[in-house]
Amino acid sequence: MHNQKFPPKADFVQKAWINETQYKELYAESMKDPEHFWAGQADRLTWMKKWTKVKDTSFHKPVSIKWFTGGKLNVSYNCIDRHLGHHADKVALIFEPDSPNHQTQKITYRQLHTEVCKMANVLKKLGAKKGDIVTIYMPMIPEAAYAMLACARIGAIHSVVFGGFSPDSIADRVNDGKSKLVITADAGYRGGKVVPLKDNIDKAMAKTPSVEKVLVFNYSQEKHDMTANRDVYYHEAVKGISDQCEPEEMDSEDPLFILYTSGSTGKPKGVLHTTGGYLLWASITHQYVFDCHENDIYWCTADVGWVTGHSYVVYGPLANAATSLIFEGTPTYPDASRFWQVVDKHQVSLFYSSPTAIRSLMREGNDFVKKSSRKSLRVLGTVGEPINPEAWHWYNDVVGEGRCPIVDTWWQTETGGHMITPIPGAIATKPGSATLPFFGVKPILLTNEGQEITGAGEGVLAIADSWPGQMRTVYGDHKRFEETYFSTYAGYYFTGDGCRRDEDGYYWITGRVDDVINVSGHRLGTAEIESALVANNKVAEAAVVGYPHDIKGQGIYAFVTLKTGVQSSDELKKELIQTVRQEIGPIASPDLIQWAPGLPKTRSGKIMRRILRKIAENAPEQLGDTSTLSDPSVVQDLVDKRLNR
Ligand code: 6R9
Repeated sequence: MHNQKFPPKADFVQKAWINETQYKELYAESMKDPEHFWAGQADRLTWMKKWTKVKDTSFHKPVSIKWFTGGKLNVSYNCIDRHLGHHADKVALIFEPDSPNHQTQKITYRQLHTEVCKMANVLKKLGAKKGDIVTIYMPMIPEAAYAMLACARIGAIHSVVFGGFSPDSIADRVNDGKSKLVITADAGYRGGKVVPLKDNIDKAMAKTPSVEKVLVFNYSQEKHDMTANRDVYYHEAVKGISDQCEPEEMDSEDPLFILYTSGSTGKPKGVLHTTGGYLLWASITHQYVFDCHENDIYWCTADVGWVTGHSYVVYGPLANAATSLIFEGTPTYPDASRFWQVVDKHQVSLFYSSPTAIRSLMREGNDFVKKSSRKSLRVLGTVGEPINPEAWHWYNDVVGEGRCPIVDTWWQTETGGHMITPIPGAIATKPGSATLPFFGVKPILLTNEGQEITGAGEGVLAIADSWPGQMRTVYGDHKRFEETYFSTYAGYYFTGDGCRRDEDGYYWITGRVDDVINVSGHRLGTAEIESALVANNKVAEAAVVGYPHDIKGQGIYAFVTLKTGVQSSDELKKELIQTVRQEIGPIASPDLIQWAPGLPKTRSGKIMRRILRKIAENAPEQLGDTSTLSDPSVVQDLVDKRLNR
């Protein structure tokens, strides 16, 4: 069963963009002569001015990544205007609100053009200019996509902050980019609950001196405050505004957006993506990996606050003139059949979600699925974490009834789009494997010492050469970019993931090898959660590790040492969880908190997470060598009182 192969079905292959032979030929071409290959592919975009050089990249210090040098284009033009000839009346966005009783919307490309132009003009009126950073903190509503595209239209750099993040997290991100303008809504809804976006913004703004204006959408009619001279309602600002706005001519390497993501150390870093290469990557992967055709209805369930929402709700599908569904809600509201109800309602054919969502639905049983038809479905995708074979088979057998190829797409915020993934008409799948690299991607497995592993084997995953969708820098800190990604293994892009390659050359991602944990497909740095915990003045020290969790993939296990004289209690645990929610957001709440009178440390004072991980995994028999600890006796106490058993 483990190495079971699912080859593409003949009828699928017949209509697919790419079959096996084509995949092999194109992949070989992309390896042999990347410049030539990408010059050919770049024609899928509309350029205002052609580039002079296709690829100008170095993974050696000083690391520099440039694609399509000298080329000029506008992302919003490519996602909207150029479709107005043949697709003006095609639906660009379908909006499905949190509550099935609220109004669905369908927005054509013509309407999208009008809305984005108007919003772009509002942004200009509020003083936003090319190169400014605009923070977007929005519910999953069409206006979130309009805001991103409006920024792209005028050349402003958007920084979307996930609506689940706390005021402190918003403030950190706003301050890092010294953003002057924030776009938000009064509130949003998720799973029947109100998300008080404007209240969170108000709290954040107490710590963000750079912000001059907050643009507010009246979406929910929930109660909220407005601050005079700072807050502006969109419906008022838009009065009398023109519905025409010329797209700004942008250089291929001008920044398109910043998106913050967690790493193994420090605060989240601002991953910076630029214009030409990123859009090309989002577009080509979206077309081929989902095998998206003219009449497909495509739905990616990710929030625009994550990179998946950027590349595969907004930019990829719209660049391809596809119909993209925006969903505000959750998989289980009003009940666990919601996804499949929405699939039937809008005749969704391409569906893209996460292993954690699939596992949470699998738990609820098959009846919720079976009461829907799902006949419209053609391709099923997953992203965010490894999918366990059990969930893969359920997705395949129950949701797709064995008809739909499953694309398990491995990629990262940093990579801009899919990197290792099946192409559904071309590559036979194996449950749990992301299969083979996309065009232009050269994966390399390395030993910890940096030796290349050839053939079958297991090691850390690196990428040997640049691809157009790659991040260009960490915003404001190029050194950190070089240190994080190009220093562990000189000359390679280091992914932070472990990986196995089997006899067929298939890749199996085994999870992070650094101090990043992946909770429900969301990346969190253990260091971030630790610093949130010690922000509580009763805490002396904290160490956070991940442990296997049935639904979330990984859960958060915190070992907390209290200050002398502080009494441990269940109330204090609740208080600490509250502290973390405040500092980061609910997604970072520890699942388990164990009081730790001492933490296992090396003689140089480094916390030995390897040991804590084994305790959290309930595998104390695998602790290994503890003799190098400065005080080996602390371990026994932690083992005795471990919580996950
Ligand atoms: C797109 C996205 C990236 C990390 C990545 C890896 C994990 C993502 C995966 C996967 C196994 C897959 N990951 N997709 N692991 N199989 N198909 O998720 O970006 O939030 O930056 O996370 O997620 O560990 O390094 P991001």
